[in-house]
Amino acid sequence: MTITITAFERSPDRGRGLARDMRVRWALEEVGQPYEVRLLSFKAMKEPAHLAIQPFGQIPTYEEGDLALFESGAIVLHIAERYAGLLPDDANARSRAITWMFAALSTMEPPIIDRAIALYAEGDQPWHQQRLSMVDERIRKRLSELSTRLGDAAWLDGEFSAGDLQMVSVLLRLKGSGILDEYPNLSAYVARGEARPAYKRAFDAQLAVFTGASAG
Ligand SMILES: N[C@@H](CCC(=O)N[C@@H](CS)C(=O)NCC(=O)O)C(=O)O
Repeated sequence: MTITITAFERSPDRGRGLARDMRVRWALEEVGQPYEVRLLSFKAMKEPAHLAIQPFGQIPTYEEGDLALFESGAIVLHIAERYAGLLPDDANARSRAITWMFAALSTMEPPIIDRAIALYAEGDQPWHQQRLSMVDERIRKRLSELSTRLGDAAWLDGEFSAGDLQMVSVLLRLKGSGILDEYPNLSAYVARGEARPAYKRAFDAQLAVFTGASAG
């Protein structure tokens, strides 16, 4: 059955792989499932046809036969449950891997997203620097805790899993901030994720959309 996902026609991150379709592409590459991409303009994302699938008018979405999903976390979990390669066979290990997916999205990501918002939407506010410092401290606290837990392990719980895919994706947003470099084991962890062939294929595919769009 054909899998179709949605992505930005022209990504605001200019192909840096930070838009959330990247997580879905990466998951599909890890499990070896081909997929098609429907590119959407910002206007099309807010129109009824897309809102019927994604009530918040965002990307990504996932369609497979009569199944239509939104929320990248739910999509990656669906892929991981349906196809082999992203979750361990052992039931307890599976649950722990899923726990790491949630930890990435609900414990690590919120302050990291706050930082992005502070930078692109609040730069002209008189309290901008103060807020940024506070957000950065909250991020450092979480990174420090995660760094302690990861230690010198390659991945968060045994083999690479969907939990690592989400965690690396979330941490990648800090690239270029300098903050991640304060935690060498986390920097190495992110680099291990980026070095995976499936990550590279996904990254190249989303970049091709941007460079293709730029050329046109
Ligand atoms: N929690 C959602 C967030 C989706 C999201 O924020 N998508 C962004 C791109 S990464 C988007 O579509 N932004 C455009 C907009 O909100 O208008 C998910 O994980 O799928």
